[in-house]
Amino acid sequence: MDKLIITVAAVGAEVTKKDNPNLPVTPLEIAEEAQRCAEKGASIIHLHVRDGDGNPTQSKEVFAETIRLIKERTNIIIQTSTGGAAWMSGEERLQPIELKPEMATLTTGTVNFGAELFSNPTPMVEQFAKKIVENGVKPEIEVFEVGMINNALNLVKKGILQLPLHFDFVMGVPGGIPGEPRHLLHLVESLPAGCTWTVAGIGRYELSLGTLAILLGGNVRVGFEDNIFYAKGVLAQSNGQLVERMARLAKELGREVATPDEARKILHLI
Ligand code: KMH
Ligand code: ZN
Repeated sequence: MDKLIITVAAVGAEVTKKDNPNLPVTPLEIAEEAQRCAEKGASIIHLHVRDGDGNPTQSKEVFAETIRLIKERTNIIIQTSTGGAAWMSGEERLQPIELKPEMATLTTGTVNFGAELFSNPTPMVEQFAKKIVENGVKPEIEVFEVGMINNALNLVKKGILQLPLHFDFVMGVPGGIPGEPRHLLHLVESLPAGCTWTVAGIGRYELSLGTLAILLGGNVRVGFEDNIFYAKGVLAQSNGQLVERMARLAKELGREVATPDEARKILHLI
């Protein structure tokens, strides 16, 4: 079994400091959090950024400044979001790709997202995929429903993307695939051989699905974008605390944790 890749989704677009005062929002706070998480075992940061008021933005400039500060501190793999916030336009969402990050997300379908609609019509997904590939960026396919795997494989058939792909199963979003273990097993069984995967369990599913992924040979995403609690009713003190717990669980279960360079090899980034 490969070593475990832990991704930290440290910021997101929906959570606020009111929800958890420990949420990093400025470029410096995010960079310091990235360093803390890397020290605890994270090898990828899934990156969203915020404007001066703490609201989600896909501004290329804010991404550039945040990435600069992260790279000064750690060699963690930077995976920029192209999802942004549900209300953003496609053009807005695509901006960070021009910075040629090592990785970026690509959601391959539309899903209800709580009370909002996270809109990704097929022509837009194709446009995003082409832009990601043109800039030499490794996509992570964000799967909120099982049909999104097939949509990604259609992009392979069209010659836009290439196998092996790396997937992230986002499970437990109200409106998307539920967070029960049987759904994760079905998603994993639906992948072509050689593909890699991560699971991002939302809320209370973060811990249960993450543990299952460690056992199944998958990878894990934790962080405030998905879950702001350490335990029921107890806010997490930092993203690092959530990373540390997942690394500790992996160790207990006999799975080693990958460094960023080991993750680069597993994901064929180098
Ligand atoms: N904020 C969600 C609407 C991604 O980063 O690629 C979309 C999202 C997915 O977070
Ligand atoms: Zn995201």
